[in-house]
This record gives sequence, C-alpha cells and structure tokens, in this order.
Amino acid sequence: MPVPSSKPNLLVRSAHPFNAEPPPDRLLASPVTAQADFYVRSHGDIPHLDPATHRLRVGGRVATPLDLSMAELRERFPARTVIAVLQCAGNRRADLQTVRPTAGDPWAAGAIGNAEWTGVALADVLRAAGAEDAAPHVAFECRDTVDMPGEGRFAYGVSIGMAKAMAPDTLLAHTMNGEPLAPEHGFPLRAVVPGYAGVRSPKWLAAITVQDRPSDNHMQQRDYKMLPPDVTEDTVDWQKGVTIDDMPLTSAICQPAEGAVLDAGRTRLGGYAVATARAVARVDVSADGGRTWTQAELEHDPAAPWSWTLWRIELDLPRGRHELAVRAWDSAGQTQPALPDDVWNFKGYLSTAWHRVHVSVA
Ligand SMILES: Nc1nc2c(c(=O)[nH]1)N[C@H]1C(S)=C(S)[C@@H](COP(=O)(O)O)O[C@H]1N2
Ligand SMILES: [Mo]
Repeated sequence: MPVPSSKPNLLVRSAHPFNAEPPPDRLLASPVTAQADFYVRSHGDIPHLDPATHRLRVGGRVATPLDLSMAELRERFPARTVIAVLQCAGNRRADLQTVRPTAGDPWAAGAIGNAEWTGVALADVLRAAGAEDAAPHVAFECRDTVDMPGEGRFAYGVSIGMAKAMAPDTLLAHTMNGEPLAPEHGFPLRAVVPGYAGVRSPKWLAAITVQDRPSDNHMQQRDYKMLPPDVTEDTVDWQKGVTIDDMPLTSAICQPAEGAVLDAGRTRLGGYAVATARAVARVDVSADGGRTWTQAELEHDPAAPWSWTLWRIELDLPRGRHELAVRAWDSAGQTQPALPDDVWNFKGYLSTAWHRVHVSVA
C-alpha cells in the first residue's frame, strides 16, 4: 500500500495496515504536532467516510437513544477544545525488542503527538441521551474493519469507564489543530480520551453504547493489556491482564537522533516528557549512560494539563562516543525504570525505561 499522500513525512513501520511515525526531531518543531507529522496507528484499512451521511448512534442504558448527523452533533452541543497528547501503548517498543522479540510494530519514540482537539464533550452527549449514572461502561464501535488471524473480521471497538466518559475533557472530536481530521486520524469523528492509551480513542466513530460490562470486542478483551514478563503468547490468560487505560510516566530524546555524528562543543538536546494526569516535575539528562545527570529546562503550558512537557538542554560533549539518556520525574515523585529488561512483556507495551540515544562526537 502506498504511503497516504497526506503523510509523506512519516517513517512507515507497517504498510498494511498503515502504521507510521515522524522522525523524532519533527516532534520538537512546535508544542502542538502538525497533522502531517502526527503518527498513524491503524488496525485495518483507512475508511473514507462521507461527512454528509455519517451518523453517530447513542444507545444501550439510556433514556433517549440518539441518532445524530455530524451537523446535528455540532448544532446541539457546545464546542469544546482540549490540547492533549495521544500516545500508542506500543510507543518505543523497539527498545523492548532489544531485550527479546515481542509482537507488534517496532515503534521508535514517535508513536506520540500533542494536538489541539475540538469537538463536543462526550459527557454532554451522554447527558442528552439520559445515560444512567449507575451504568459503569461506555463502549464505542467504529467504521473500520480489522482482519486478524484467528479472530476473523470485525469492526474496531473499545470501551472506557463511565467516570472517564463523563470527565469534561473527554471529547468527540471532528477538528485537529483547527483543521478537519485527516482520514488517517478518524475523519469525520473520533473520541479523544486524554491521558489514556491511544487505543481508547476510537477513530471513525459510529456508535456509543452505555452498558454493564466492558466492550466484548477483541481490542478490549484480548489486546492492549499489560502482562508480566513470564507470560507468553501460548500461556496468556487475557482475563488476568491489566487493561491499559492511563499511560505511565515516560520521556524521550528527540534530538539528536540515534547514531548522529556531532561536532565537538555545545550540543542541543531536546525531547518530550508525559505524566498524563500528574505533572512532569523534573527531567534529567545524562551524557554517560546514566552515571551522572544534569537537569533540563521544561516548557509546559499551565492552561493545558493534558499537553506534554517539552524539555531542552545544552551539553558540552567531548570527542568520542556517548550514550545519552533521559529520565523524567512526576509530581508524585515517581521516576522511570533504568532498563527495558525490567518492563519487557510479550506484546511490547509501556516501554518506559530511560530512553537512550548513541552519538559520536568528531
Ligand atoms: N477505529 C479505530 N480507532 C483507533 C485505532 C484503529 O485501528 N481503529 N487505533 C487506535 C490506536 S492503537 C491508536 S495508538 C490511536 C492512533 O491514533 P492516530 O492514528 O490518529 O495517531 O488510534 C486508536 N483508535
Ligand atoms: Mo496504539
């Protein structure tokens, strides 16, 4: 499959389904990631939907089921804008794969982006439908078809808990950075669930069901769960996995790039850190693989709590080869594990060990 024309900047990790991430330095180009630079994670073909006929249905444990056109959705509910990170649970999986192979695409540090999302609050739509407060789960069904060996063909679906669904910043978004969503990002409508793994922000959204149990879709039940390192594809009991909702603290070096050859003298380093519902309190950078550290400068918009924190620092690097490393600290005093060995899992999720980049100075 050719690279979709709106995404020529991206490095393709899988052509079919289309999965691609930006070169890391593109993430530093602006605090909000342009759609052209925004990673794409899809599980099936990208559907091309007609906004004039697309409908959103809301049903299940509601007093008044809804069936809304895109125009009705915009007219009936107040617009709401939230700046939020979207990050794949598989971001930086390539680091885990240096320990042992895993399932999934070998993402580097670019399966993440920060966007300004505009749409309506999911809570407003659920209230208009008279969703029962006591109903614990909100399930989503989408218009793309996933074809999975052993699972057959099915429509993508996931669910989130009612409390997160009713949180004011959980959106049904039609606009990204002031532009309509690109087809790859879910045009004409997707959910955006700030702080949660990207998998819970369904694209090409067609139906919402208020229900007693989580979605019984494959994506919710037998995928995107965290498991200990001794569990394998052959021994996995998915019921015992931890559903990946909130993303853990992470950070990455976006500049310089892995393998860069630099001139001696002052070198600019930069990257991102994300603490989701907490704040990034501190970021440290090492030029000697983690033996000594220097604190980086942070850039965070206090009006945008779901936005990432960008960090920058200048270091004097002597001639020779260096292992650069970064670690963040959050407002609960937590920091990241040193080695990917400590967090390896067979699906390759939540790769949050110190991010390391190797450079040589000529
Ligand atoms: N309908 C649908 N929604 C989806 C997916 C998908 O394949 N189909 N992939 C999910 C995953 S795993 C991620 S990480 C994000 C990626 O969003 P993006 O492609 O807009 O960056 O979308 C999520 N929503
Ligand atoms: Mo993902």
